[in-house]
Amino acid sequence: MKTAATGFGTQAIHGGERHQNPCGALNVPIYQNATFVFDNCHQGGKRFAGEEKGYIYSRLGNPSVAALEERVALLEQTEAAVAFSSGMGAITAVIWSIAAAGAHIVADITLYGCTFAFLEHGITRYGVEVTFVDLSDPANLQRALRENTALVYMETPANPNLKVIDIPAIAATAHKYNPKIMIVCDNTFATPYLQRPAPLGCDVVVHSATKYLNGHGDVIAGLACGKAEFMQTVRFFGLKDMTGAVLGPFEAFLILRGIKTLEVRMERHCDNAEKIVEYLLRQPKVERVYYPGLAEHPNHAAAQKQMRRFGGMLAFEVKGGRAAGEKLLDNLSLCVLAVSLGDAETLVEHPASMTHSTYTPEELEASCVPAGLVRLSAGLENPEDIIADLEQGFAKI
Ligand code: LCS
Repeated sequence: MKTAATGFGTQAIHGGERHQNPCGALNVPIYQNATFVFDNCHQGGKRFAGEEKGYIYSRLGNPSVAALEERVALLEQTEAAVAFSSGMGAITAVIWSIAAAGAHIVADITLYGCTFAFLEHGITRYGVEVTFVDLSDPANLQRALRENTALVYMETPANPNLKVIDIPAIAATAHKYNPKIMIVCDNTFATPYLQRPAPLGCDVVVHSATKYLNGHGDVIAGLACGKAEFMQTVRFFGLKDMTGAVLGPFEAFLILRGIKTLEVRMERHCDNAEKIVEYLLRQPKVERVYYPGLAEHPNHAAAQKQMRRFGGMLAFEVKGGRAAGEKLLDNLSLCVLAVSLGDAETLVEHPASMTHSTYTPEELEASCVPAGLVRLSAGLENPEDIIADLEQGFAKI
């Protein structure tokens, strides 16, 4: 079924071709195979030379994984996608594929901790320079661009403080300076249901599919989406040669299964986040709430322009700082104290000591991540139960 004209939920269930499925099974089968059989040497040679379609070896392609790639490309409205065994696999393969020694990268200052670590301490070991700026103001990008800038990297909404970056403004600023600059956007927090960075001007969209795309806390995976030609480079250089971070067919099956319910899950995540935010705004022990849907959020206007709704992630500071925040987290019972996000369970964590412990205290301050910030991933439970758990936790502070 070709589904370009249908709604998001329909595409998430039916999108792409059913050609991976010779027996007519409803779901794409799990092709649990490392290698694929050639009819003869001539055919094997042609496949390696790229002169004949067909599978060779699962590091280069696998039918179950290909079905996932096709579905996510459709949802992100890009020509192609490549799947990886983690979000970090996707991010590093994309960056290796763009930046070589002598190149310059401009990255936003607020990023998931391991993405920051790769850009700050990883790729910089190989002759690539990285400038971190606050991309919520495009004037900061304008000042940071250089003749050798190859890539602009951002997350929006950003992990963990939900900062929002105006995607069309950033893409326009960079592409006006040099149309060859690749704009890479991590769309993990929003998912393609809430936001599509490619039609807004980005060249590459990356995901930790570990989160909402899979949605059930049982897989680590990543995806990169973009133009078919560049995705070929990402597959045959970034993935095949540089990282080897190949997704397994069983994980691909689970993510395809999760994506079928992405729209209904995201609606419920958003409903629950909004109700939790309303509660936190009323809770006298809360100092500040971070949620892009709030009119007082500094980037609310940009969020309104580019997002369908404002997502299931939120953050807050408790009066009394880090000690009070930790006291709250230690006393929750329904809300689970764990990193990761986008699962059925409401997950809470302390970024400064957990997901963002790769930043120094000074770097966290520069990234507008307060030492006491608490991050919450609104789950799919009944909202009154989540709020009752928070209420009993606040009572213990
Ligand atoms: N991008 C974002 C925005 C993320 O939040 C994460 C992981 C990654 C990329 C990396 O993906 P992975 O390799 O883990 O699939 N974020 C995590 C977090 O906030 N808690 O635990 C992991």
